[in-house]
Amino acid sequence: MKTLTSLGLAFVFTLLAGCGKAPSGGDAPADGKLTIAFLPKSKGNQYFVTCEKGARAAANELGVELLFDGPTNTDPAKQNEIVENWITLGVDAIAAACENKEGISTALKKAQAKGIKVITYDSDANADARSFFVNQATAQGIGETLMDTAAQLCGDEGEFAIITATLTAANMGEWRKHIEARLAAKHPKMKLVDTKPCDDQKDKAQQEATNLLSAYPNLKCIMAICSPAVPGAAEAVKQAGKAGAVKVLGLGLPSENRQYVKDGVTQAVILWKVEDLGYLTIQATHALAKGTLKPGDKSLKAGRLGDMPIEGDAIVLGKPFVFTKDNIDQFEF
Ligand code: RAM
Repeated sequence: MKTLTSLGLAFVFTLLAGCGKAPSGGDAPADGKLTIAFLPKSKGNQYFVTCEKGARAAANELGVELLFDGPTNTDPAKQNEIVENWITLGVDAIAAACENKEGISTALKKAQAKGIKVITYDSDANADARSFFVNQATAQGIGETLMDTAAQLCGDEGEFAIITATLTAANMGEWRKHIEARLAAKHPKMKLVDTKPCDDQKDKAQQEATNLLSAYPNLKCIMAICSPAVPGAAEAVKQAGKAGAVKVLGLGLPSENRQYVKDGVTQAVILWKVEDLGYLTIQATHALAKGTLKPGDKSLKAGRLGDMPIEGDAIVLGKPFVFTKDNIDQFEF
């Protein structure tokens, strides 16, 4: 069994022996158990804690050893360092949510060159740095749902601003592209006045939202497209005494937004089943490492999720879901 402890010991032994040769990725462990390393954008983000829960469930079902590590807060350099450590350790496969698309691709390609299977989830790397991308929903679906919901909340006219995570994350960039395309095509009387990054941190999002409220007195809506930013923006609107007057919507966890939704500060929270994203990612990574998932495949048997369709090199979880006052109590995560 290639447990974390035995992997660690093997690594220490290798160093002590001074031979400097790391175990190569893809080597069959003694008992055939695969080790999959699961990288979040940041460990301090409840979104990725929820992903991990689903990942663990899949790992337990499949008898896989799961390593979970990541930066405490968003930190692309730290993500690279962790991937390098996993390469040295000789894990069988890596599943990564990428903070900096370009930055991490070199490290992931190095992993691939060592025989380690690589999948991305949530936020993609360059296509040649991974075999598949497990996508929560299509970027178009997410972008259009956000834009249409914002327009609906604003009576289809007026100023709005976006708070995003970072400017380097591929998922945020793709979503913004589709938000802006939908704005131009369907909502000509809505005006995007500003876009601010918050590094996936609630406090920073709150500060940015406070700044936006004073810079744009006619602001009708704040669209927060990373999960910590939704409660951050809501808190700013609440403290400014503008609840209801400035609408808040975004991609957030029901658990982090329930009270704001009930109090009428936040009007719409959009998301997918985050636990299922982690679950699907490990199912896919396991299948890739075992050779049962190959480029060109059209579907994947994903345990309790059943057969999941594959579009090109993307395995898509489903459609985004809108939580409102009326249904938010049905969701725990
Ligand atoms: C944050 C992260 C993640 C994104 C969600 C909606 O937690 O930036 O990548 O998918 O928000």
